[in-house]
Amino acid sequence: MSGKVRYDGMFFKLDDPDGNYFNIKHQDIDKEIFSGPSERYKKIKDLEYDELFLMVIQCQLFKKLCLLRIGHEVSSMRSMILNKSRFNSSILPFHQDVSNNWPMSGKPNFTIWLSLNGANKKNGCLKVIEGSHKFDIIGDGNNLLDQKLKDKYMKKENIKYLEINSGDVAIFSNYTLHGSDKNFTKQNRLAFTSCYMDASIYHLKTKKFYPKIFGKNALDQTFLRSLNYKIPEKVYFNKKGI
Ligand SMILES: O=C(O)CCC(=O)C(=O)O
Repeated sequence: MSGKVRYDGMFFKLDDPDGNYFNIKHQDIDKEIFSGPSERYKKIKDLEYDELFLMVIQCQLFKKLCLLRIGHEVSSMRSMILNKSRFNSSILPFHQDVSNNWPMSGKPNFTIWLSLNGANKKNGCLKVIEGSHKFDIIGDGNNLLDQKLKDKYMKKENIKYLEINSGDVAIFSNYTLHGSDKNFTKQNRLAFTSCYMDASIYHLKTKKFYPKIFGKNALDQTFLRSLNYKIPEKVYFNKKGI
C-alpha cells in the first residue's frame, strides 16, 4: 500500500471514496493497478507470486485441508490482502464466494481468512450466517440478495461475528454467506485470504488455469524468484485484454 515493495502488474482496488460499496466498479479492470501510496486500498491480489505469502498458502495445515476437501491437485482462485481502512471504509454486504455467472469451469471450494492485526466488531471483523453453506448457491451467490432471500436466509440469530486475534485464521466454505461492517477504529483492519479449488478448473473465456498451489508443477520459490517482481498475465486476460 505504501509502494515500498512493488510488483509489476499486481492487482490493487481502492475502496469507494465515500465508503459506499455499491459505487465500487468491479468490472473496471483497467483501474486495478497501484495508483500511489494510500491506506484506502481495499484489495491487493496476486499474492501467490510473493515468496512469503506463498509459504503461508502452501503451509502444512492448509495442504492437509486441501487433501481432505479437494485432493492433491489444487489451485488458488485468488489470494489477497483485504484491508478495511481506518478512513471511511465501506460495509461489505452478505454474499457467497461462488456464482453460476462467473466464467469458470467449476466452483471454488474453501477460503482461509488470516487476521494480520486482530479482527473484532469495532474494526469490521468477518461476519457469517452460520449454516448457510448447506443451501447451495443462493440467488446469484456473489451478488446481492433480494429482500425475499434476505428474509429467508439472513436470520439475525444466525449471524456470527468472527472476532479473532492476529495470526488466527477463519476457514469457511465458499458457499457460506459472509460480509463485514465498517471499521470504526483508528487502525486499518488487515487480513490475508486465499481461496482453494480443484486445479482442473479453468477460465471459460480464456481457457487458462489458475495459479497452481499443490500437485504437479505447483508454484515454488525458485519459480517466483525467476519472475523478478513481475506478475504473470492474469487468467481473465487474453491477448486482446478482456
Ligand atoms: O475481509 C472482509 O471484510 C470480507 C472478506 C471476504 O469477502 C472474503 O474473504 O471473501
